[in-house]
Amino acid sequence: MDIQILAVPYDSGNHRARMGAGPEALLRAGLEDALRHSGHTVRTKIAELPADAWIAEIGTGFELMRMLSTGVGEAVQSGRFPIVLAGNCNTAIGTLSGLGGATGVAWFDAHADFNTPDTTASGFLDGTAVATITGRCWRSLVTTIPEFHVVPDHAVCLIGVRDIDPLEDELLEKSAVAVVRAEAVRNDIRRALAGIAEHVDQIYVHIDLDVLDAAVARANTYAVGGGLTLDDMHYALTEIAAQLPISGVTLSAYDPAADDDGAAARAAIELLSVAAGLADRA
Ligand SMILES: [Mn+2]
Repeated sequence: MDIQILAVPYDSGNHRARMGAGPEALLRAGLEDALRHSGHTVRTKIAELPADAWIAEIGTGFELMRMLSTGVGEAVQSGRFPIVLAGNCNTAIGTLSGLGGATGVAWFDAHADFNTPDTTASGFLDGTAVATITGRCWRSLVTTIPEFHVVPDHAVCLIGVRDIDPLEDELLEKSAVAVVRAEAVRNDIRRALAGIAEHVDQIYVHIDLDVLDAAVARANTYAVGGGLTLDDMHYALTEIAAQLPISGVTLSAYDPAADDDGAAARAAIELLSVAAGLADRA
């Protein structure tokens, strides 16, 4: 399979800071070679803002989404499978726009990313990603992203979620987004995906690396216990691919500074190799 890697080395608009250092750290750790070793061809593009760009968390975040929508769209047009390496999960808004079509979302994350500007306690734009995708916030800014369209709740599944803010939880409870709790992955994922498959014809796989249990790998400073093992991830990805073709994948929120023993980088490379292999078989 021809793979286009799109690296977005930013965290909250800050170049190579914190989780913004993750994309290039994964490239240095051998991601491209691992994919080539599995028989894929790989090209890599690194998103860069102009050196003198004014950084505003929200504005810069959306600028990166616009770039990604275009970059992912070009990859799809050229028949290449897009793999996005991102500092922040909100890049998914751009990636989904570029993928186009009736695309469902399998969102692996310890967090729900379902805050809106009115519910967030942290002010972290990243935590509004799924709320934005489903049309709950940033309704003017999303219109600046080429090909953006709202994804209906019933086409979205949160997997491995376990760290949810109180107001965010209220929103999620009222929504029709499917939630597969970390401890229930093997019981619940098939049914959740079957529900999504009724409405879409392909699926985007979003992996916030902190979906992994912190004891398995410490992906970032937000990592918490009670998460998925690598075996759980294999199981879940295989179940997803059995029901819908995977049209693109993101590995997000890897902070090399939190990854003392390199386990998170190894896990990220393994998961992307598995996802690419499953996408290739479709
Ligand atoms: Mn996230």
